Amino acid sequence: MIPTIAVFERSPDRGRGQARDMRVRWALEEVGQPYDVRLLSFGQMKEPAHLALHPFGQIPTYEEGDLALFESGAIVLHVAERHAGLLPDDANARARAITWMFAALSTMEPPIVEREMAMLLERDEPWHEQRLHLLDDRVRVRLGQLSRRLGNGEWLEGAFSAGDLLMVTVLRRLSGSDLLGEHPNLAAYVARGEARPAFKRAFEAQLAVFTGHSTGPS
Ligand code: GTB
Repeated sequence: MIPTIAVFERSPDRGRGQARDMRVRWALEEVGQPYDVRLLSFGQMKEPAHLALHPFGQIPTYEEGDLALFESGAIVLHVAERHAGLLPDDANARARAITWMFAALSTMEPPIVEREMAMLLERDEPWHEQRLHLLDDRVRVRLGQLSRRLGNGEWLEGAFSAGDLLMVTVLRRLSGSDLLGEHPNLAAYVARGEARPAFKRAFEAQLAVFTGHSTGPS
């Protein structure tokens, strides 16, 4: 059965792959699962039909037969559990890869998103610069810790996993800042993720929604 994901009809990032459907598309591409896409306007996201799928009126959602999911992390985990390629077979290694999925979403992403929101919404406030320093430093703490753990490794736990997939999508949100560049191993880690053919296919597909150019079935 071909799943359907709901995505922005017109992403505010103009197709730079920052919206959270990117991680779901990338996971589906990694495991070779074709998918359909339903495009939603901001208005449609708040209508009852979509709220029945997503209580918070957001994207992405994932529908597959009787199953409807929301939360990008839960969707990526579902895809990774149903297909080979994104989680190791060994039970302990699998648990560690899932730990990195949570680390990406609940330890790394919150300070990065808080900084992003400050850049978007608080630029004109008289205290913006002062607060930005504070938010930068919070992000720096986490990047330093992650950088030390990654060291010279290619991926976080041996082979590429759903943990790396989510971590790379989270770190990419820093692309407009210099923070990632302070850790060449993390910048190289993100570049390795972006160089994966599945990432490129996912990126092109979400960009095509913005530019209006179809890239054909995924
Ligand atoms: N925890 C949820 C998940 O992981 O799925 C969060 C989902 C979420 O925040 N969805 C956003 C959304 O639907 C889109 S991705 N927002 C509309 C709303 O809440 O009304 C967040 C996002 C949006 C745009 C950019 N950008 O333009 O750079 C980046 C990230």
